[in-house]
Amino acid sequence: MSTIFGNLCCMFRRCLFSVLSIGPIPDHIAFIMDGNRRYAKRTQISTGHRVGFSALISVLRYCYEIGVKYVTIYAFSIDNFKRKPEEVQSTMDLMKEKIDELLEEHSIVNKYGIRMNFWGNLNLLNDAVRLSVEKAMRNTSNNTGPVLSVCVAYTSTNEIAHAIEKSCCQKTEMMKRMHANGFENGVVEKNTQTMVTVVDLEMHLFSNDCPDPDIIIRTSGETRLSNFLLWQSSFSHLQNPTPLWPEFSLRHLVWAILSYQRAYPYLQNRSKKML
Ligand SMILES: *[C@@H]1O[C@H](CO)[C@@H](O)[C@H](O)[C@H]1NC(C)=O
Ligand SMILES: *[C@@H]1O[C@H](CO)[C@@H](O)[C@H](O)[C@H]1NC(C)=O
Ligand SMILES: CC(=O)N[C@H]1CO[C@H](CO)[C@@H](O)[C@@H]1O
Repeated sequence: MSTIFGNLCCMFRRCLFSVLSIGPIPDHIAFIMDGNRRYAKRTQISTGHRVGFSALISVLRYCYEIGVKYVTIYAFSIDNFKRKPEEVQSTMDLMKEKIDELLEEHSIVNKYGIRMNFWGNLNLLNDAVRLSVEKAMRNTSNNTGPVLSVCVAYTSTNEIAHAIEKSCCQKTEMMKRMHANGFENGVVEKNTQTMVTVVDLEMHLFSNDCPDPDIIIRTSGETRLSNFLLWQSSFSHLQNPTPLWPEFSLRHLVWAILSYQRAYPYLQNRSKKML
């Protein structure tokens, strides 16, 4: 009985997605998974993050079925380290458990051949989580399916500062080389850009091999970006559906994509004008 129902749901989803795909399908959707703690309080369960993780797996499946190639999630902000130590610890433990689960044979990662990235200051993670994170990136680095980028110990301002630092180091190295080779002989390479440019910075952002998000969805009705992808979101279609993250479901995702499709001609015009 349950498999019949499951098959019906699956068929229904396929029909729905084929209707959606008449319009433009976003390449990249980013999620701020807000509301896990409020959900836990409201439903009196001990951990909202665990339910939040199942919601994430469903959302990932829908996204990949629709044909979205990049999904980015805000899992843990640098500011979240200021929460109670027990809470930080239990979130970290859960994160490690779930990352390890994602690497198992039957997981969604293997099913879709997902390549996993982790964006953030990974040095802030404890050793156990960092090792899992590194293993996940290494183990999925040859996968050619969709890309899942998980922001942990992340803030956008930290990402930008990190990119500036990298760019400056690179320029300094370049200047040193120029002094060593060229200057004495009066030879300076033509077109050498010694100042840090936007292109340099973008090359050193964590998102360097990823298009900017077409849609950013923040659940629980909040309207702030909270230091998430500030550089990458200039032309993103922002959505703030009211359900808490564990309640975010297929229809909310479909609604967000329809809304993006309605705004698409305008978004296209805007981003073209700015280039
Ligand atoms: C990925 O490919 C490289 C080069 O072909 C190889 O050395 C490495 O072992 C592969 N990694 C995994 C996890 O399969
Ligand atoms: C897009 O730009 C063109 C030319 O600038 C304009 O005619 C058209 O109305 C614009 N479309 C939208 C949806 O803004
Ligand atoms: C620990 C782990 O997930 N190892 C996997 C890494 O990837 C190879 C194949 O790419 C699997 O065989 C391992 O099980």
